[in-house]
Amino acid sequence: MSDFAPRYLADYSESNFSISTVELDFKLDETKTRVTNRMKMTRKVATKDPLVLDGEHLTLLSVLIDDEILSSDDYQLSDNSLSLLVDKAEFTLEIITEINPLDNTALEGLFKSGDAYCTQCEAEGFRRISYYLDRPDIMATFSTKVIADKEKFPFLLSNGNKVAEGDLPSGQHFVQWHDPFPKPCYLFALVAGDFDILKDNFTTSSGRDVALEIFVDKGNFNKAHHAMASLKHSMKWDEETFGLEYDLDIYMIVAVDFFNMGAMENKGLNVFNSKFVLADETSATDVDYFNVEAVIAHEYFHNWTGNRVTCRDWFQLSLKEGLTVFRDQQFSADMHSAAVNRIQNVRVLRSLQFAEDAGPMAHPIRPEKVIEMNNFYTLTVYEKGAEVIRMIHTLLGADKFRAGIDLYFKRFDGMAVTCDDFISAMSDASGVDLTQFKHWYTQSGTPIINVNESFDIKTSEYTLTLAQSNGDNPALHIPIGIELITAKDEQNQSTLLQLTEKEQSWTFKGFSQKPVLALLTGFSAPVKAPFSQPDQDLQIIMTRATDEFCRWDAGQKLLTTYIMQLLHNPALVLPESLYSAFVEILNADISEAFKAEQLTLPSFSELADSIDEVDPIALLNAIENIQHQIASKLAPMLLKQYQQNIQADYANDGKAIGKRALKNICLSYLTRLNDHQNLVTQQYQSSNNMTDTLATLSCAAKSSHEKLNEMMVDFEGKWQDITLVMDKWFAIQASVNDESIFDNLSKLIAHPLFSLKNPNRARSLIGAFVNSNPRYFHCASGRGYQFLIDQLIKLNDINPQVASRLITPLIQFKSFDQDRQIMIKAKLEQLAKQEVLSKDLKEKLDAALA
Ligand code: B3K
Ligand code: ZN
Repeated sequence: MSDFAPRYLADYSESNFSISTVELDFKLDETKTRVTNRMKMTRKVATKDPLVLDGEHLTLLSVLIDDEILSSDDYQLSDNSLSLLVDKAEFTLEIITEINPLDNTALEGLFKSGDAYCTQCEAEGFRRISYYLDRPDIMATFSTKVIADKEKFPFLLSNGNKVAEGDLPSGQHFVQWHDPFPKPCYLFALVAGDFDILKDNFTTSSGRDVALEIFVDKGNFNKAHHAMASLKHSMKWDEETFGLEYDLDIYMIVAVDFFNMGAMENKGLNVFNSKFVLADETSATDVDYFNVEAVIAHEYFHNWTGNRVTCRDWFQLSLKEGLTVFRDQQFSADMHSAAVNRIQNVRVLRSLQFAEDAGPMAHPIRPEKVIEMNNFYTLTVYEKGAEVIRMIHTLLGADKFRAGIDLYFKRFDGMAVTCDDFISAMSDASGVDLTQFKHWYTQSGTPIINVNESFDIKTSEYTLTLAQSNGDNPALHIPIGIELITAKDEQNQSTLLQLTEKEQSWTFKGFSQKPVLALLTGFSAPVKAPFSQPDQDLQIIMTRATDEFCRWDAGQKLLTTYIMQLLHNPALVLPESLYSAFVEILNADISEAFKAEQLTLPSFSELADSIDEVDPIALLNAIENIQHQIASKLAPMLLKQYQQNIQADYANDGKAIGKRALKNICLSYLTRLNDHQNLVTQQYQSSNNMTDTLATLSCAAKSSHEKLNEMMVDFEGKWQDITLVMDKWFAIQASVNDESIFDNLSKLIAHPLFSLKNPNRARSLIGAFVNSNPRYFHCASGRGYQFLIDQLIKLNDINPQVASRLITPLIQFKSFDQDRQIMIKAKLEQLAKQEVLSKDLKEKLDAALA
């Protein structure tokens, strides 16, 4: 099969072979690591088909069957496979390969992160370690022996429990691990290095003692406490919420600086991007703290949803990812404000997932066709996948959902299963028919809900008609929460509607006047509902809906209406009603965190998604226009709020975090005005935490503040040795809203601390430019696009996964105006002409240019 040939869900078939045990032996060396892989295999079906093992970037040294060496005539080798004919039913296959971790800049398989060795095998990285049946439905018991220099690599880690260790000649030592739980090879992990270790322990509800160990680079010990606390909270929460306990004697987390994504849930040995482990008040923002907790929880929850029950094939990825994202969202909601969390989840969905679902790589949460699996770790599979699980939760209710989860584990523990298996457990345990609901797994695109209302004053009946559409797709089963807000002395009516037809009507009685509709309470479904409501209705929802999501959403709708008007008429003067809505928010008796969310405008990408062929610069002008008008009109009030929320001492409880968020959103409005620029420098100088410091730098970068450069130099001087903070410095530099940006980008690329080989660093510069500097990324000259293309050409060779993520806004070019479409398309064609193009980029380019 050609490397670029698509694979289809419909073509799934079981392997003819199974593997019961795997014994791995690693002799670590930077350029010549030797891997011995001994597998006990069984031929399940009596055919003559050859055994075809996956393998890439491997140097094969020898192959043995039942300890007999094969000659090279006995097998066939290609760039990505090893095939051999075996006529035995049961046999031991031993394969010795050599690999080069130092050369591995793709960071898949075994690679080096600084001085340490580590692995990343999901989705198909194990094939870069040894020849194997690299697919998730092949589950085996792994034993791993690691040999390395004792002084340089005192810690040699792998999955499961440590079973032996000892010294070897020439300063070498070994450690041997055994994982009793059969697993697919994507959950295999190995780490070797020298670390500081934060140790703790946890007693499970059934009384088992679990050792907890977090490995960080030397000197970072004090930055691991928040991660440890988060881990313990997650363990307790999963016991209390889902009755799920941890199952091994030890749980290890290793933080590394070179990592393609957030973290990886390898059994008993999570490997994390250090960004999601390390945190202390001086170097981490409130958002960093939140993310550390959420990612620690997410990976921990995978131990059940992902590891104990795994995916039959990669098309089923959302089985573990959608469910685990839903679980981590519920956890975060329980640990913090549920409403604020929900709002933040919806922002991500609306600004990024909706665009993905409208772009050339749109796919159902269970894709049907894949070329490069790494391209499918998407917002759709993760975030929309979590929304689909949330809808099941809504339709079943918490108790029946829990019964469904219990049945899922009872039926499928230790197995590799499908999304259909999950749904069958949910519907069998609850008695709820989910047949129609399953269309959510096969349709791509964001469904649109059209709304029609009528009110009969004579009968006091209110009729709501909802129509759903998503291309030619069959009707979905959509839970739609509504709240009807009536006259002040009447109680609001809340109910959950189940939209199952293309069009459906419901009638409600007993209103003295037409009620105001708050639609999609809690954002009950991942849909768009372009339903316009008069300003005064939106203000009623903002102040009188009991559903907090709808209160916030009505405010966003109000703001969006005026941004859209400013887009076509920049001279428009905003009405008093908009200001009074803002004043009401500022004076309301609600948490500061919620106020901050209400004052935050919909993002550039969210707004762009709702406009056909948007001119990005016109949209930015409209956004800046509304910010400026709000700031000018409400300056005294914003300043008062700003001052009231200054905290002398640093704390990071919910209240303190909310106050900082509110203060800093006020700052961002105020710095739109010339006469409040001094607030930025004052706050920069007096700040005692990273959230406040970064807020000043980001305001200064947006407003081309005259002291920006001075502050950036000062910041660099203070933080040059702290990698994660320097990522923030690069990101701010890339977001500077000024003509000088292109010269600066060249200087930043040449900065001694910049390297495309480090994914965090590459993303902090290139990703921040692309996503946080829309004015220059989309500038009419095309220089912004060319900058990205130039970096992608380099990244295509270095790290295809990182390149493939950064290309996203370009492949979605059809959402921009004609001039930009032409310009971007030409740039993509230029990239497509590269002689050697990774599968990752090629799949996306072909889809975009088709
Ligand atoms: N399962 C991993 C993601 C692997 C990505 C491979 N390209 C982390 C997570 O979702 O928890
Ligand atoms: Zn995950």
